[in-house]
Amino acid sequence: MKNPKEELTYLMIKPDGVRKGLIGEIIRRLEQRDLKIVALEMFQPTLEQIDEHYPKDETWIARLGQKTFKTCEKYNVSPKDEFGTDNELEMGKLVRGWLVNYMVSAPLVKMIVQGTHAVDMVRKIVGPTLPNLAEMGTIRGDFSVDSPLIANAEHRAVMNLAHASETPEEAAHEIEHWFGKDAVHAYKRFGVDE
Ligand code: IDP
Ligand code: MG
Repeated sequence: MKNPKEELTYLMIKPDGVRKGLIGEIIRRLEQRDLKIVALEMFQPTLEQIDEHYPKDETWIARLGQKTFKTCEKYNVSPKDEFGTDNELEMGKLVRGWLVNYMVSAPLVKMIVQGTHAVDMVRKIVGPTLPNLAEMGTIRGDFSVDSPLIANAEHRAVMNLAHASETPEEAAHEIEHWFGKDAVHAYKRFGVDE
């Protein structure tokens, strides 16, 4: 087994993160926590690349629909009236479509991040999905006020600045998808690795 201090994760600065000028701030927050950037690039993704990035299995898509229904319930919105469906999978497909369109709306910055518990650490630094609920001190909590109520009403994805892998398995898939094999640049950080 690899040393747990060398765990890898994948982070991508989304269109709103790039357009708000937060590339430097996001990287700074990662480096500040002793995480290492070991691959980095700005690029314009294609629809196909983004479509492959987000899971296509029905469980993941239905979960996305389920979360949208929870928001509808909380704010007394009828999904049938607003979106024409009360089926979780159908709703999930709709949100996934919004998400793909949003992700190709500007260049993105992709990176591989390495360090102790990198997957959990990066998720913690980025914060939970919904900026209106994300704590201050997280990237999503500090720099976005978007909410699913507004996003759903405007039939678009929640804009939350950055994507970060949720599990080591997701990280492995995303690193392979966006960088292929052998993209990691090995180096020792002063004060961290030696
Ligand atoms: P994550 O980005 O925190 O991992 P996921 O549940 O994997 O969140 O959802 C993927 C993306 O889908 C979110 O980052 C957000 O942009 C978008 N999204 C999630 N829930 C909703 C919703 O209820 N309405 C619109 N967009 C959503
Ligand atoms: Mg996710």
